[in-house]
Amino acid sequence: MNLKTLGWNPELQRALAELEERRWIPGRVVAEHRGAWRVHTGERELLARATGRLRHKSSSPLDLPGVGDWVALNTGKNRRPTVEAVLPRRSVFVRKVAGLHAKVQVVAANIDHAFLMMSLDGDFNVRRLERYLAATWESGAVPVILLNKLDQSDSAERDEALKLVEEVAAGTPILGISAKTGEGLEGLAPFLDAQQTICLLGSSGVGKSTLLNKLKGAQVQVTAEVRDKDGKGRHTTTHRELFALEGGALVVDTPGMREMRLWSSAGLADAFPEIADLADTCKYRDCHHTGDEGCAVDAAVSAGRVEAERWEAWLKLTKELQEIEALRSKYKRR
Ligand SMILES: Nc1nc2c(ncn2[C@@H]2O[C@H](COP(=O)(O)OP(=O)(O)O)[C@@H](O)[C@H]2O)c(=O)[nH]1
Ligand SMILES: [Mg+2]
Ligand SMILES: [Zn+2]
Repeated sequence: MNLKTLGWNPELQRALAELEERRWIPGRVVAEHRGAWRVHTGERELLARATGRLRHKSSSPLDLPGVGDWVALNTGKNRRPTVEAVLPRRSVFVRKVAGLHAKVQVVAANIDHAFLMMSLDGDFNVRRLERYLAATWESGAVPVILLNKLDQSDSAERDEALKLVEEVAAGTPILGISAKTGEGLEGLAPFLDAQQTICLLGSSGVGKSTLLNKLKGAQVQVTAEVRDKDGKGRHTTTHRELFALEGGALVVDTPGMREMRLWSSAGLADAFPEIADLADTCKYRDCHHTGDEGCAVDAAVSAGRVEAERWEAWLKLTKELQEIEALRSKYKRR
């Protein structure tokens, strides 16, 4: 392992050089622990805390390192290593933390592709997929959809699933795979070039850790049986972690998310292009498209030119985001 194999590049080098302190060295965050980060410097892994200054300067969790981030470290003699700064990100996948508070969480930073995984069993849900797609477009990474557990489904089930996914994800690569048997994994090769970072996302039990182990060719992550009763996965993976594959790609495994809530509306238009296009033609500025006369979206929905389920999903997400916005401004005022 060296800095380059971790994804270090001239742009990051320039960003590091601009920092005031020349003795700081770069490292990539491979895991997050309570109050500290496990960082790989290319030569070794070390545990670093954030300096008081970095904590003080940060007004949101977005300002602190997440897995995949490049940081500047102070590893001076006779002191515990510290994270002094987070270098500029080329992408960051975030979500709203589950629960009533308006808090954001960095899931992974500097990722090229988000592998959005669903399994062809109880987990399959295109409405959830829309949320992951919107969050991915917002992140700056490119989504790839993986339909896992091919070995457990028949061809009719696959075709049906593929049709449903294509309806909500036109233009996004959709691959059927079996993380267990290895079927279809050759289709992942274009996304696993050296220095490429990917993030595995999806509910518990869809097979993220199984896929990582298969790609790694070793049992690096614990996996667990899906509960028979409800087909739900157990939360076996407890924290996010970055792994390096033999071929040079870097993979972030994540715990399943019980709830995928968006943090901002930035990816909505990309996830719902047909609705975003219509919204642009609406003659009312700031229209919420909720049934006002003359609203272009409302007319298209009534005429059946837009699928009702897509429209409802879009409205639901918009409403959630408005609620988060309200919570945020309440919080700010305090
Ligand atoms: N039949 C089958 N089972 C799989 C496949 N991928 C994962 N599993 C099983 O699904 C369960 C959950 O997998 P795991 O990797 O822990 O899911 P994670 O929560 O997404 O990390 C385990 O029992 C795996 O063996 C697959 O492609 N086919
Ligand atoms: Mg797992
Ligand atoms: Zn409108």
